[in-house]
Amino acid sequence: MAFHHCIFCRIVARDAPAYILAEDGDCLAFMDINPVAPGHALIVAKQHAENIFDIQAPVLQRLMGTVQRVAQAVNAVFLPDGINIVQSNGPGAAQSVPHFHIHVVPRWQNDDLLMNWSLRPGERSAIEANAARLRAILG
Ligand code: DGP
Repeated sequence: MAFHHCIFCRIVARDAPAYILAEDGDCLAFMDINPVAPGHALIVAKQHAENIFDIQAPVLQRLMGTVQRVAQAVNAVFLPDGINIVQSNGPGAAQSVPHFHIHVVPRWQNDDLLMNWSLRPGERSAIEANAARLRAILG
């Protein structure tokens, strides 16, 4: 089931633009439009599920393979000091888009990133260029 009011359903349906990195039957990976660091990417389930409680376990398991692949590409391209895999559920956890997604967040020593980071639009041309570098690895 897809929901037209859901921004990630619209990106999956190509009704809204995104810098897409990878796709398979279960999920779509694309750049976060409010990156906390260069290379910040999202992996979303294609089928609408709101959160960790809603998503079907087999879909979640398959999705993690793409999370690993994207994390490897982010690691190879941006050479961060570390990577956080973040997945938020509910307003108390600062989930802002109620469609299941997993963040791949490159980290640098002393970047002082807090768990509840604020959403700030990134520079589109920089996000697009970073997506191209990741796609070159992801194929
Ligand atoms: P969360 O706060 O954990 O629900 O993460 C949602 C992320 O989705 C947030 O980092 C910003 C990002 N985001 C919101 N709207 C869009 C959009 O239209 N396109 C893209 N690429 N990312 C979006």
